Amino acid sequence: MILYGSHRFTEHVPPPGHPERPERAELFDDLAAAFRAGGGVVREPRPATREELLRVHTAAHVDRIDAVEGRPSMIDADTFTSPDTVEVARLAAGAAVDAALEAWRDEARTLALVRPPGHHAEPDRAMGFCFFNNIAVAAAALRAAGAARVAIVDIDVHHGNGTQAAFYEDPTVLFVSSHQFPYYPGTGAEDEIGRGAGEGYTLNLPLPAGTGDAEYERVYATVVLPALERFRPDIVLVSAGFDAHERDPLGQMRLTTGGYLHLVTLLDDAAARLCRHRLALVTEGGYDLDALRACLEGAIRVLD
Ligand code: Q9C
Ligand code: ZN
Repeated sequence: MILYGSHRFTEHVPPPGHPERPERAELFDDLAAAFRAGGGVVREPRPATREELLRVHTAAHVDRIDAVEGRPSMIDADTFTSPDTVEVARLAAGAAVDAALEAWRDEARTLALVRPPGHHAEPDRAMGFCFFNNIAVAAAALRAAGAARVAIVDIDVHHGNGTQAAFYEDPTVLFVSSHQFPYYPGTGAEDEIGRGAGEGYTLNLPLPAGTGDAEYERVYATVVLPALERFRPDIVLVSAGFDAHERDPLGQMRLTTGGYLHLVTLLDDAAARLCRHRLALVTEGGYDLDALRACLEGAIRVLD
């Protein structure tokens, strides 16, 4: 397994008290250092290019984000920039692209430890702590590199509205999301299934607050895995949010660390069976630092 990480992910600094805080990246640094000390490879990301971002985002969106480079700003009620945010957000998207391309070309498992997260960022809008949609930009890069079918599985507690929007009419990218519902951002009902040629290639699994390990495992075994098998992806990408953990201060779900690792193991097994073990995880949410650390340590063990 190859890790993508950078100390620079500490340099996006939302206002004090914001849950998506720089300490999350300090934790990523600790995990990367331990992985390196054990002989693992940690790659330093490069910024995503404008061309890569434009495969998902509108020029107006990229221009609006570029315009706040170097200064603090408030983009929505939850989404703030500091002077370095824009450059750090480009690095997060670049890390996701390179992790995905590495998994694709070398039939490898990869993990991009990034912030800010991406899955709420829509083609034309930043929201929900997200500026650029890291995993969507990665999926689009894979398609440009020749992957015919890309599956994205979103395990964050929130619906990945931005990722869904990016590929809603696209039958070559399967988007599967399990999430607390009804909940932020409000989308992700079961009847959102894609549109036009993309109908049937968006699969939403809304779950009530309080859902725990047993029900998550049932849904993944009986719905997510069969959907992946039918789709026959060339690669599986995971929007790896750990805010469905029982300790998370935002979500109200009850996944334990063991439950989360069971899901990661199921997805890893599916990638082994379906696409020569091409699997890339890209971090999203996860706001209890101890839970986030335990889940990521465990995920690194599963993928190693
Ligand atoms: N304004 C991620 O986990 N909370 N984003 C909104 C009402 C926003 C979470 C509360 C939560 C965004 C990547
Ligand atoms: Zn989330």
